[in-house]
Amino acid sequence: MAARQTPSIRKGALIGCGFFSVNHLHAWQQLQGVEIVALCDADAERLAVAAATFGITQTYRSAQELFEAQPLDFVDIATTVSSHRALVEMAARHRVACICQKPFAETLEDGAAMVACCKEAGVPLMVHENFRWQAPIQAVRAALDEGHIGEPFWGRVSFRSAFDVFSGQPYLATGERFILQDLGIHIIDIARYLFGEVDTLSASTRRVNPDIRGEDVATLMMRHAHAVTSIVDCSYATVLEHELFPQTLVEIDGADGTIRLGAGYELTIKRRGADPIRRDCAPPLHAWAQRPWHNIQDSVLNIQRHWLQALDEGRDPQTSGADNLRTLQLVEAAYASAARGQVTWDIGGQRL
Ligand code: NAD
Ligand code: 89V
Repeated sequence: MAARQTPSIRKGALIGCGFFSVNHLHAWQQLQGVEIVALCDADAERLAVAAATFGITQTYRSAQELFEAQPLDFVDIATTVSSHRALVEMAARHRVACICQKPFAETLEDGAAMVACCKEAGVPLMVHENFRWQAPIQAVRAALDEGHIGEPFWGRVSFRSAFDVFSGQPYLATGERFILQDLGIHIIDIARYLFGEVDTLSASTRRVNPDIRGEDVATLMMRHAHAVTSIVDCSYATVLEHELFPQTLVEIDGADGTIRLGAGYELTIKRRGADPIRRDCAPPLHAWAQRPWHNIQDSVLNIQRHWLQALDEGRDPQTSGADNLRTLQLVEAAYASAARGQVTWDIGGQRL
């Protein structure tokens, strides 16, 4: 991608003024060199509340009208998944760079079409896959890169909670798919980020909560290209003495030692024969953030900063549409494996 001339202030619009969008809008306000100049939501009340809260005067009920009326450097799509393909394709037709919330697409076919149309239009496309941008996950990646534990051979990325996510996001209770598509997608992406691409996967799922439609527990075993075996486990049915939402815990075993990201954002690095190294990797609590969401909220700021840097440098963002298709493929393979009684799935697309 050729480096573009950097405008002094990048002008963006946000589509989808729902539950999560306030985090995007606060984070954009905190960042330098960017301004959200317009908002769009089909729901007039949500649009009006967001416009008043963030002092944004240009508002649209229709994305088509937004693109026709506003000269934009980028659009930030924070709607739920069923609208993503149409909105990304609309942005591409108007030659507007695009951020799209996760889950990127309802099907791999839709995702591939979205990547293809942005490529053809020559516009950057990033999936808002923010969990890898959480401060504690970045700290784990840094500990791996520092080489304390030698070659990793095993890992576990774990998210277990009984937090009520349904009150803020009621649609999560009604979909045929739940935890893998909504939360597992983040945890699988972290496993890719830490251990590399996946060759084979097997998964099991189940629903424990009788009041929701989809699965709320999922366990995956994956074999990564560099011979790391990983376990990804997710649950919204796990009642703990100390609720951990939204902490992801990580265990990594290497030839020379171990890395553990434990509860309370404490990182421990133990190298054979050496004293353990302990690091506090608690995320900052921004003025606009609230516990326990502050870890996720800080990661929104981090990924949006990364987007601006990628635009400035004319390079692909880490979680480009093309990159995120690989995470989406693992989610699809996990559903397929679980549906067939935990059969092992070759990520080339074949059942083994
Ligand atoms: P929401 O339902 O509360 O809000 C979505 C908004 O988009 C609604 O106000 C709706 O009216 C609007 N909308 C939908 N289609 C539209 C269209 N075509 N044109 C204009 N407006 C449209 O949803 P939410 O909970 O804010 O979630 C939005 C997305 O963010 C989801 O994909 C969800 O998975 C994701 N999410 C991500 C994180 C994260 O940490 N990355 C956290 C929570 C939610
Ligand atoms: O991050 C998300 O996508 C959210 C939650 C953390 C609740 O799963 O939906």
